[in-house]
Amino acid sequence: MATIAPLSDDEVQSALAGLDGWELVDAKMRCELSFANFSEAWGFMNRVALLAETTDHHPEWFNVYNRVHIDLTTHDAGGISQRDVDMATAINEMLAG
Ligand code: HBI
Repeated sequence: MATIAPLSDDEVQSALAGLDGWELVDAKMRCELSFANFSEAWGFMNRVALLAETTDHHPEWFNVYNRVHIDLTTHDAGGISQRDVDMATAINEMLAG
């Protein structure tokens, strides 16, 4: 995959301003979600996993029962990149149904 540059702090802030539910935590884009139950949470994670495989961009995440926390950063860039913004946008679209 081609080299990708990290976004500047201003670019990250401006991207986050347009992304409902995402915030900057520990230099990563974080979203904390809860679903009706584990099955709904797992179904969502499956959809994100397929997106991750298609785009070759993978989330760091944590799940307990109905809760899913997602952290996005680009390891290849050493920080947040456009790939994280694109994934967060796609996740928000998924959640919007
Ligand atoms: N996922 N979040 C994230 N960041 C990466 O840099 C990354 C990835 N998935 C696959 C990937 N890079 C590949 O380019 C290899 O570096 C594994």
